[in-house]
Amino acid sequence: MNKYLDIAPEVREALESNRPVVALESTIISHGMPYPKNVETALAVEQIIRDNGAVPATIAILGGRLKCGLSKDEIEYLGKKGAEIVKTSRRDVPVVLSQKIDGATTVATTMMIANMADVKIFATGGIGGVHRGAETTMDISADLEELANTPVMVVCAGAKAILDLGLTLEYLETKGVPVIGYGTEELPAFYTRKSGFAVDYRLDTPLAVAEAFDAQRKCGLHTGMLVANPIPEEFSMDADTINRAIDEAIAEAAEKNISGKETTPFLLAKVKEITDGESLEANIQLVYNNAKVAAQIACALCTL
Ligand code: PSU
Ligand code: MN
Repeated sequence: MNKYLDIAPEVREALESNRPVVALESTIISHGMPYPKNVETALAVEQIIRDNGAVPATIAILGGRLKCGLSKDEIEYLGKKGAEIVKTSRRDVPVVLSQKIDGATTVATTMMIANMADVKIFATGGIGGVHRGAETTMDISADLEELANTPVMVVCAGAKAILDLGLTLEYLETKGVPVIGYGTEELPAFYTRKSGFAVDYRLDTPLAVAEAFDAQRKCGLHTGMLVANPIPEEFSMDADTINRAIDEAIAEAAEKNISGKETTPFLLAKVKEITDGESLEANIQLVYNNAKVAAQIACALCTL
């Protein structure tokens, strides 16, 4: 057992009795949405996971402890502090621990901590990936390396077009990470159901996805798996509107010389601002949908 890791009692009991658990990240709370919507959403997501038969485990670093499973008060605390909390990807972990401070975990760090606790399924909104222009900036999210190396399933709504989706898929292919379309042949682009890029495989039921993941683990492959679940039709956005907002946000980031870990939060906030809150509502709804599907997959996995 990792000496820095605290597993919440409810999560530990579920794991010990082979009951389904779904991990959730905290950067989406601190950096992805404004207060108090972020807290309301995080709590509603936990409830959706419970309603679908699994136990939620929101993951963060608090006072230098790796936390797998947060209380309502801890979620409220993270949401209120917002972007004051250190956005913690894998490379940030050592100093956040040694300084005994708080860290909001990205997809990469959430996968890492979930794996330490033996939580196998993780639901979020969108993953980081290869940024547009990465051929000169080399800006490639650590989320992709984590998917390459950590055997956790990430259920997301694809990736935002702030990234180069084609290069992101190429990277995942090189690293041996299966990209599964849940009920779709096309990679969803977060706010929209379509991107123009094909996923590797389409699977249509929670059991089929759980079986693929089970096969991956039992044959000793140590890679993660990406499950791309399209935003429900009724909440999806107009492609032209969102793509225009993304192009504008990327141009402004370049003008302001935004780089490194600031890039993704800057682009997300800009897109939100340009679309005047419409993107926030879509974002919330797709996370709810991913939480539901992840809980169903986690339940199916426990039967195998
Ligand atoms: N993409 C989104 N919403 C998010 C993020 C990405 O659509 O909230 C967050 C996630 O926590 C993800 C992180 O792991 O940004 C990636 O940041 P970076 O590109 O700096 O690795
Ligand atoms: Mn980056």
